[in-house]
Amino acid sequence: MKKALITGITGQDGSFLTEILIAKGYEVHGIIRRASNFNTDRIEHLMGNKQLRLHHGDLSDSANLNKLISTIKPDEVYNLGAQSHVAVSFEVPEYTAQVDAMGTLRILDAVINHYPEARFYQASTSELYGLVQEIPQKETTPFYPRSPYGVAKLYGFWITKNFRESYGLFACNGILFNHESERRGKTFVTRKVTVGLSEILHGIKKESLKMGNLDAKRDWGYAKEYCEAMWMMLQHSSAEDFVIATGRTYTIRDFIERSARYCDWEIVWEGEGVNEKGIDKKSGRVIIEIDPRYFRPAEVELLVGDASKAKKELGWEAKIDLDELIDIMMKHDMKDASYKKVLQLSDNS
Ligand code: NAP
Ligand code: G4F
Repeated sequence: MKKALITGITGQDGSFLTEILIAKGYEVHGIIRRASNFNTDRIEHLMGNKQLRLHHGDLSDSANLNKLISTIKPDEVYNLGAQSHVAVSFEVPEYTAQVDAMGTLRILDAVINHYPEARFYQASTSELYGLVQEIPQKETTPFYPRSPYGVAKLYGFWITKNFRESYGLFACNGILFNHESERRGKTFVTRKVTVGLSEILHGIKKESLKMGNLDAKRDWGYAKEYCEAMWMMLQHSSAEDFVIATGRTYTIRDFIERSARYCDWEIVWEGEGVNEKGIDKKSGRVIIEIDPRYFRPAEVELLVGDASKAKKELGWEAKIDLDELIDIMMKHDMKDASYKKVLQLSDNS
């Protein structure tokens, strides 16, 4: 039985990847962080599965990483653990560098010292392109990161490539563009919108949803499909870097308008800058307002990826489009909001 080790197993991608690998017959080892409360919600449904083993650990702890690699001897290592929030990285830049940059070095070092036969996947990101130098972005597009997160991930990208070139490690960077799902963290823009609109519709959230820059453009895909691509990279005949994207880009404003249709709202925009408001045309209700707190010191205005290398060499391409993605997320979050409403009503009765 093949063995895989996943850092960041409790995250959005970690949970999907675990399901994929278990279905393929792997023994999956995952590193979880000790927290004062449960942080395993996304893999709760897999607890008790004989193919799943969890270990405490942290990307800031090389002793722990060395011990895990030397005892597990995993055939494949997926380094998904990260401080993954771009806006937060401006508040905790040093910590972000410790985990996202140095953490990558620590785990690579543990692999090369204790089990260099392992194949290694690094969760690289379209944030590397930042102030984009080419449209669409592909594997050869120069990088220009725009946040402490992007800069830390740039180190992660290059140190992965360096271990491949220096020591012959089978190490790949997946340059994944934004990918979302019903398991996406609720402070990322898509999930903030799908949860926020669902809660406003059900009367759980009374006030409008406060947003930042509505004009940024993102290439959004469905996380589960992107996790399949991670596995495909490690099965390829040679270790290479791949862009994973849909090739289509939309503004945050588009995402809000499309999601609002689930609530039977047609959003019209009034006002400008921080005074802009998204209003439901029929009822006149203000659904969206701008809060400058959500603006970033430096913004990534446009991302759109060209995944033709992944299609040609891996046979991977995105199948779920933006409306299908919104359908998955809105259905999930509307159901959640209606449960919450029922609980609220029964609490009050
Ligand atoms: P996520 O939901 O935020 O999950 C991040 C995971 O990293 C969580 O399991 C978290 O643990 C863990 N983690 C955080 N700090 C850690 C530390 N010090 N040591 C060990 N683990 C730590 O992120 P995601 O969306 O699944 O993304 C997975 C990876 O892909 C990340 O590296 C992210 O930067 C990268 N990426 C994501 C996207 C995207 O659009 N989703 C695109 C490109 C690249 P807790 O659960 O305990 O917090
Ligand atoms: O959803 P976001 O926070 O994702 P962002 O910054 O693109 O980063 C995500 O994707 C990267 C891949 O490109 C990953 F590497 C990274 O780990 C993460 O998963 O923000 C998307 C856009 C930004 O332009 C932001 O300024 O949405 C804009 N935005 C507007 N209002 C907002 C908000 N973002 C958030 N989080 N919250 C808002 O209220």
